[in-house]
Amino acid sequence: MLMSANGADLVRAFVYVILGGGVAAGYAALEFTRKGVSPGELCIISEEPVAPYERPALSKGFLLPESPARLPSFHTCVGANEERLTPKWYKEHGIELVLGTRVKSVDVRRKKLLTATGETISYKILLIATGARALKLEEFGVDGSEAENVCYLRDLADANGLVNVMQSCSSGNAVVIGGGYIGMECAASLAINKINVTLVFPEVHCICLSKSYSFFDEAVARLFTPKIASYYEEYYQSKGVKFVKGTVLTSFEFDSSGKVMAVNLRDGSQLPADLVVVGIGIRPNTSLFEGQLTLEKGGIKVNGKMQTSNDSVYAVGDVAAFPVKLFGETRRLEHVDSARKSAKHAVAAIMEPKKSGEFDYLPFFYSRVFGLSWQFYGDNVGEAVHFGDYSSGTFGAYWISKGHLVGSFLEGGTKEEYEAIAKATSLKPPVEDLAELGQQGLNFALTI
Ligand code: FAD
Ligand code: NAD
Ligand code: ISD
Repeated sequence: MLMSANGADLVRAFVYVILGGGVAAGYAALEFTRKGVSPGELCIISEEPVAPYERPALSKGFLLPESPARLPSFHTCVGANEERLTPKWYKEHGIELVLGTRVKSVDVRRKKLLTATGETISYKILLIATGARALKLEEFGVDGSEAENVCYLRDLADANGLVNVMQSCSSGNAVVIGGGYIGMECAASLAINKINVTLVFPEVHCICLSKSYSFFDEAVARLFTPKIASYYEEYYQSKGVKFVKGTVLTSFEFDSSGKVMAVNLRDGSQLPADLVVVGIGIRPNTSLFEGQLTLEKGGIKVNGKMQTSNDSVYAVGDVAAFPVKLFGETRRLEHVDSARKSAKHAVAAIMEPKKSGEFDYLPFFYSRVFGLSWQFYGDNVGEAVHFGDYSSGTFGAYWISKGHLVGSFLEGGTKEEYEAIAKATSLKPPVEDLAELGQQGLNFALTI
């Protein structure tokens, strides 16, 4: 709805505005309709040109050589077995989708946003769902991100770019920089595309982030123990992926057209490259709110209702630092389940403030690579107790801290087994004998 404020200024006014059009935005929109939002009350503003989609698909189904996933098949909220919210769905529900539009400033005191197209949009309640951006090599002193065969992977445009480069270098050499989630999932997808992959990262094993390479002061401890990591690294090697560990990229070699031809590493070696994929972590998109809202742990601090230091502003997903009840501390989680559930919780708190309690969230992460699939619940602190037969394809680990089970990892489980480790972790049962826990393995969770 348009209203003329002072003759010159045209302001579009909404009751609810979601800033950002990613995973959290899609799940929030569904919840708004379930809680009875009226047509014309809700607007989503997104820099991306498409309606919210399931971002995890970009490093998995989207990169497959046969029948790759393409929109509209993975719009939210299919990832949680909910209905698929296509652009038509938003139209039918009277939700305004302002796409391909970057918000360039927000005035939380005046409750107004200014878009890069010069439009002012006002709100009564703002839901921040701006997610995060990929860290660039330049932030670590390496130039070359602009070369056409150097790829990052955060959004659909990046994924289309990666597919194009991948298709132009079939049977060629790819160097994947970073041994985190993007590095591991992209390395698998590239290998499935019959590309020769070398994965380069500074740590001793994959999915393990050391403090010295963390963008933030505080190290973000990643999940894998050396034993878990060696299972996946050996599996990758059996698929032809090579690992170069304990070193980082220092520079690129370019051809006369500006394409990268090789990657120089700090250990003095050089790797030929037709394609480079970079996954060296993210930075939450908080800059619009610096000096206006309280920040913590690199994100926007919220309370158990996902409400920021300003009563009219809520934050969800990768950008939000929220109290995790189970651990008694504030965390920022960079995983899709947290984006989905924090969004749902914030909308319930906005629409039914009296009925809604504090967000009570059990952290959940997962990944799928090649034919493998794992899930993790809780926290990876304390002592890790491995269980199962690591050669059988079904194995896992529990984490015990201060005498209680606080985290559970399982590869190759059934639906019932994953449900059991989730339930066991949420109960935080006491554990006295670690050796016995290791012997009991999955039975511990199944019989609790
Ligand atoms: P996002 O989904 O990133 O959405 C943020 C949105 O805000 C974007 O649309 C962005 O364009 C928009 N935006 C930002 N700033 C502005 C602005 N100023 N103006 C307008 N719009 C703006 N997690 C898992 O648990 N499992 C997985 O398997 C998994 N796979 C992943 C694979 C990939 C390739 C990636 C990139 C992430 C993956 N994740 C996975 C993480 C998961 O996708 C994120 O945790 C989740 O997307 C966070 O949701 P969000 O809504 O907070 O942010
Ligand atoms: P990450 O934090 O998982 O891993 C970053 C990795 O970059 C580190 O492990 C390290 O190996 C490497 N690194 C850091 N600094 C470096 C440097 N200077 N030079 C070389 N390597 C360096 O981040 P990511 O893999 O980029 O993933 C991005 C985001 O996407 C994260 O939020 C992640 O949680 C999310 N994601 C999640 C999943 C999943 O949960 N299955 C899948 C894909 C992406
Ligand atoms: O990998 C994933 C994932 O977790 C999703 O939510 O892909 C998406 C959808 O399942 C794709 O349809």
